[in-house]
Amino acid sequence: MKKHCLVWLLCLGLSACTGIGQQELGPATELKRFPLDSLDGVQATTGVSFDAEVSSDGKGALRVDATEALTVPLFEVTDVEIENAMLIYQASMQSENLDGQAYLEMWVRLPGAGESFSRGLDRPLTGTMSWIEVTTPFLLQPGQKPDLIRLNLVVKGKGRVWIDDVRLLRRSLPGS
Ligand SMILES: [Ca+2]
Repeated sequence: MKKHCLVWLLCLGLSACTGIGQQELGPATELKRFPLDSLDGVQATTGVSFDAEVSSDGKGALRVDATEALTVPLFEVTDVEIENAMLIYQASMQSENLDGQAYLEMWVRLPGAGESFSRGLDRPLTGTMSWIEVTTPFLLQPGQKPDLIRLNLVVKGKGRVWIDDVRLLRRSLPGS
């Protein structure tokens, strides 16, 4: 757990340490899109439902009714080619009477180096919030080629959360 915290702090400090601002990154390229117009491909088997009435794209969204803190595994990606770039997990989220916080969590597995995570704790949802776009980034150095990317939704508390229009994006680094 200690190691994971350290990795997380490193991720949080990334922009400051590398001097990379969002504006210096190249345009976003879409690697994967999960529109959540059904529960197709969703890893979670409990605690989630498909809400056809409430969504950001008008075609339904995934809803979590949390009675306790939980991590919802959404998608696993193994077939993207990426290195030396910023990997970005993006989604639309909404909350209702959420007593706690909800945010994105991305686990990135690098061959020989194990898994590290990035969490969208800078802008979590809480209480009742209408649809906002949230992201969490992960910096991949040259030669760091993930073979597994896991996209989760973390709900720390009780309440209702919706997530829709999940995307995995690539943004090039300055000078690459
Ligand atoms: Ca949808």
